[in-house]
Parts: sequence; structure tokens; C-alpha cells
Amino acid sequence: MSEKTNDLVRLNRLDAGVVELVIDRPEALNALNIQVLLSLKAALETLASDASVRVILLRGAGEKAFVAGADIREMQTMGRSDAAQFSRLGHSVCLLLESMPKVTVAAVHGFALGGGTELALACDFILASEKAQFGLPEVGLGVIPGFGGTIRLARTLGLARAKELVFSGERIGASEAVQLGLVRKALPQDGFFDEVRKQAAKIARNSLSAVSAAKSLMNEFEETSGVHPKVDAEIQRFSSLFGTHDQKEGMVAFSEKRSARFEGL
Ligand code: DAK
Repeated sequence: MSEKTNDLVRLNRLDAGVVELVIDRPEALNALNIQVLLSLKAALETLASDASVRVILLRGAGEKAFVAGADIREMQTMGRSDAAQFSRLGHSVCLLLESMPKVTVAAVHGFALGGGTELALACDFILASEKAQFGLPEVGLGVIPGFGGTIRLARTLGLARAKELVFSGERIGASEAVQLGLVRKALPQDGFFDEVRKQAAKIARNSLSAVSAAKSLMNEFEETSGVHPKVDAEIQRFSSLFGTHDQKEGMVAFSEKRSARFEGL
């Protein structure tokens, strides 16, 4: 059964307590604008308290992308306080995915860039097809990841590898993501979502109270080193880059489909 929570986010209820939460903005490669984030937040809040739900599969609509990042066109006009608000909203979605008493799985079949990689990292784990592409290209736009990506990537890959990816903005494919430990294995593109649903159903057959007890315990290990204590620092750093020459230039250059000319200002 497919429910439209609104025009940007769709909910498919599958068997045995598995639901697919689909970001449905394929014409912009499912880029996260404020409206998408608000819709995701509302849907996740509802699912968190729905006793029939066990596993949430987060995915993007269309052939090409999970999520190609935060919406660059929308960010282009943001000042510092808008950026701080935007960052707080993004964090609230990621923290919900990370902490809700359900299993959250990112199903990545194409581009997961910037905010897309960050959203995927906030899920309990990522299932990726062989066409998945990950990366945090924000420094090429004059900003930094603003949804907790720096912290979660460092936690997953180790500090030096995460720094290399964040500082270079380089994209990696599925096989490198496997080597780095971001995902366990790359699944075939053909039949990817069928396989993802099968794996979700397998988890859903286990005791949800046991699985969510394990989840909260494992998250507690992260309490001091994890994202929560660093949210305010990241929001402050992220928003302080808005209004700089390089942030404006980076985002205008994206819209004009040309390389950015940065001045370090
Ligand atoms: N924002 C807005 N529109 C986007 C977009 C994005 N991130 N990514 C793609 N699109 C749009 C394109 O502009 C294009 O629109 P039209 O020109 O057709 O109107 C359409 O989607 C199709 O994209 P392309 O024509 O570019 O498709 P290609 O196959 O040629 O290229 C691509 C695919 C994924 C390589 C390319 O679209 C691309 O480089 N996209 C941008 C990827 C990127 O830089 N992502 C990082 C964005 S910055 C925050 C939280 C998080 C973040 C920031 C703040 N807070 C909470 C404050 C994170 C920041 C980011 O994510």
C-alpha cells in the first residue's frame, strides 16, 4: 500500500512491519530542501510511535539518486541564521533516524552525496547497490557538511580516512565504500530493492523489543563520542560559512554549471 504523506515523501507499507520511506523529488535528484526535511521529520515522528512498524527503509525515487545532497539552489540565498535553522532541521531528521526504537536502513542505489551521505550515515546501516556513489563534496561549495556527516563519517571510517574524503570532496563508488567499511557489500543493481526488502523482512521477524534494546545500548556507547554533544558546534561552524565569498561563489557556480573560483574568504 502506498501512502502519500505529501508530494515529496511517500510511504509504502510492506509486509511484516517493513515500511519504505521514499524521498520523491527525482527531477532534482531528491535534493533535500526545507520542505523535504520537514516532511521526513513528520513522517519519522509518526512512524516512531506506530507499534506496527519494525523496519524503515529510506530510499530515493527515480533511477539515479538516493539523495544528491542538500538543495544547493535553496541554500544559495540563505544567511547565517537561515543556515543555522536549516542545519538544526537536518540534524533533527538525522537524530530521529539514529535514535528511534525501530531499525532504520538506507537503501542507496545511486548518488548519495553531501546531505545524502549524511542521511545514510544516520541510519543504523546502509545497504548499497553496485551503482551507489558516496561523497561529501561540500568544501567544493564553500561550506562543510551540516547534518553531522563529519562526525558520523569519522566514527565509521576513522579520522584520517574521513578527513581525506571531507577535504578532497572526492566521490567513492560502492566497491571502495565496501573496502572502507561504510557498507558491508555491494549488492547487484538488478533486483536491488527486492533484495533490500528481503533483508528488512528478515530483521523484522526478530523480536523488535530485543532489537531496539540492542540499538539503544549500542547507541549509548556513542553518547560521549557521538554526534549529540557536537551538534551545536557543528551548527555554529556551518552557519558561520554562510555569507562568505566562497559560499556564495560555490553555490552560484553550481547553478551556473561552472567551476568555482575560491578566494579563501
Ligand atoms: N541541489 C539542487 N539541485 C540539484 C542538486 C542539489 N544538491 N543535485 C542535483 N540537482 C539538480 C540539478 O541542478 C539538475 O537540475 P536541472 O538543471 O535539470 O534543473 C537535476 O538535479 C539533475 O542533475 P544533473 O543534471 O546535474 O545530473 P547529472 O547526472 O549530470 O549529475 C550529480 C549528477 C549528482 C553529479 C550532480 O547533479 C551534482 O554534482 N549535484 C550536486 C551534488 C552535491 O554537490 N551535493 C552536495 C550538496 S551540499 C545542511 C545539511 C547538509 C548540508 C548542508 C547543510 N544543513 C542542515 C544546514 C549538506 C550540503 C550538501 O549536501
